[in-house]
Amino acid sequence: MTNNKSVLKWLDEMQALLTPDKVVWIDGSKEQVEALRAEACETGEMIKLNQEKLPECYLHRTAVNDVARVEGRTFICSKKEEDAGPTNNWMDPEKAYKMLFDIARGSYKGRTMYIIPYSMGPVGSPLAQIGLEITDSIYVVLNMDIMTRTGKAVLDTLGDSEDWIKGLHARCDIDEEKRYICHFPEDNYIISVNSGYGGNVLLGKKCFALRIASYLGKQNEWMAEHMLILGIEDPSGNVTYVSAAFPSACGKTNLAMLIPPEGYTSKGYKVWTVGDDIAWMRKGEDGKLYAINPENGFFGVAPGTNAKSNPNALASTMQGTIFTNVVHNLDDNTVWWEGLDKNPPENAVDWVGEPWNGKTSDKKGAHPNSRFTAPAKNCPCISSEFDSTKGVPISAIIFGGRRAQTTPLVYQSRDWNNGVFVGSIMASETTAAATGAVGVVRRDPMAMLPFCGYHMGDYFKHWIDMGEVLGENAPKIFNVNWFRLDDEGNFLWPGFGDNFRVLEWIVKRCNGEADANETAIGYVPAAEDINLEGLDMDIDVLKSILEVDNEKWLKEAEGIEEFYEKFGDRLPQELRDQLSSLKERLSK
Ligand code: OXD
Ligand code: MN
Repeated sequence: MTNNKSVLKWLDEMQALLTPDKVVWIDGSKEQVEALRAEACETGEMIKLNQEKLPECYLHRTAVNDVARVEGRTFICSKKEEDAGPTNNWMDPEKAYKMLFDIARGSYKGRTMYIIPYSMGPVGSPLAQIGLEITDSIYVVLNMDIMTRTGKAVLDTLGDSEDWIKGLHARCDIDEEKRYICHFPEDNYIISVNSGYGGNVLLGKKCFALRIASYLGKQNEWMAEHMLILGIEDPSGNVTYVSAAFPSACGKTNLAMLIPPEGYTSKGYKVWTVGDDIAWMRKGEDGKLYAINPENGFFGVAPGTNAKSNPNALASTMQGTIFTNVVHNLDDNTVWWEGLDKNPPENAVDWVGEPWNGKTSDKKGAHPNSRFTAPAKNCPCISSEFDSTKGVPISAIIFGGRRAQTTPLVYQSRDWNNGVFVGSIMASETTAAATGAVGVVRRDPMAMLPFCGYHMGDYFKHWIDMGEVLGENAPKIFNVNWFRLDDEGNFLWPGFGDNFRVLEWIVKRCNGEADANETAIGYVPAAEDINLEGLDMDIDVLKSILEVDNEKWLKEAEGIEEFYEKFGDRLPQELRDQLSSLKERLSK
């Protein structure tokens, strides 16, 4: 498939280490995918679903001890411990290589070594990057085939270049005690052993596209971010692109595929999805910030996805999709999960593989982190720019979290550096505040806490530096909070499609078409500037969730100060200054 010396040398080493019975190159052809699906069904690794209702769809169950990303066993193996920073686990690279190679040695015996050449981003895009993953799992191959661009074309684009990322995945015995997800940013190397779960083993995603790529971006004036990308089309056909970062499970996929309220769609407003999880962004020739989605599919959380919460995501799963750890409905050989509809199957198998009756069982049928891996091209609102090698120009960056109180529905930062501050203090509450009590606040700067491949203080500095690089073309930065609660614990904002009303204000701010009130934390819309037409909402409620309570923010500032202490002298002075001027404004 290739004459690339650096590739062939590594593969020789890997073959000698892993001792597979067979070696198979993934060429990206439909025939090969078909053959692998058939093989996986024969061995029981996958189940072929009802091909009339769900063409080319399959079900897979992971081991019960292997159902989610394992942050505690995820390591950044930089030469110096301080370069991994206080928010990452660190291991000495020499020790890590030895330990991992010892674990993986001989583990492909009796198995096949699959070699997956893949591109993160449209093949040949100047913003794309190439990786090779080797794995002994057909499930991984078939997921990578959906989530990335794979095959021969990728190797042709790579040519003789040594600029690619090594990824070794070995299932071994799925032993939790020996499970490690290790990143060697200085060597462009990822090694994952003893897991078969998506986020740990689809090495193009969190491992490469965020942890390794964030490190690469830092060296080369670009950004790898945990962000969705969407386009907002107005009735005249103008499309404004925004990217948005929310912590896991705060609705990124829902926002990326949002359907605007009827009052907007009837006028011709539309939302187009470019990505739902990751954005790579670089300054373009015209000076603006351009973004691509490096992925080619959606690895979405199934529970809660339904015809109302996200019809576009649901539609995306109707063909060529792999479902993981959901309920298997035996009556019609389809799938089900909690929150899909109110009609759970009675004759079914749950995610652990046991008989399950949705009407009588008191256990959940699907794992809360059960997933669909769906091709992006299935999405009814996929952007026409999805495959663009140039990317889309970003006008606004939106941060957000799940906060019962304190943070208003939306505000705009005062400028770029203040926006970096806003991103750095992002937080979500960990406990559901059902009684109205405020939950425990977990800070998750830029939603990158588990995904930044180097010291987070340096990462903040990189954001500050990108402001310099972009100058007056830098996107405007906003923060949103869809999750304000009243004293009884009810949501005060309807969320979902109605979030478009907030996006409209954001776009207008970017175009200089909307006013705002200056507050201590930034610019907040007047209630009258958010369009409530067609929504049964009291304007006083809207006013209450737009309010900035300086007392509460002073308390918040204490929490930020404490959080910032972690970063020691690697916290950029610019952010320290931001915090002191915020405190000053709040006390005025
Ligand atoms: C994801 C995550 O899987 O952020 O996208 O956890
Ligand atoms: Mn994510």
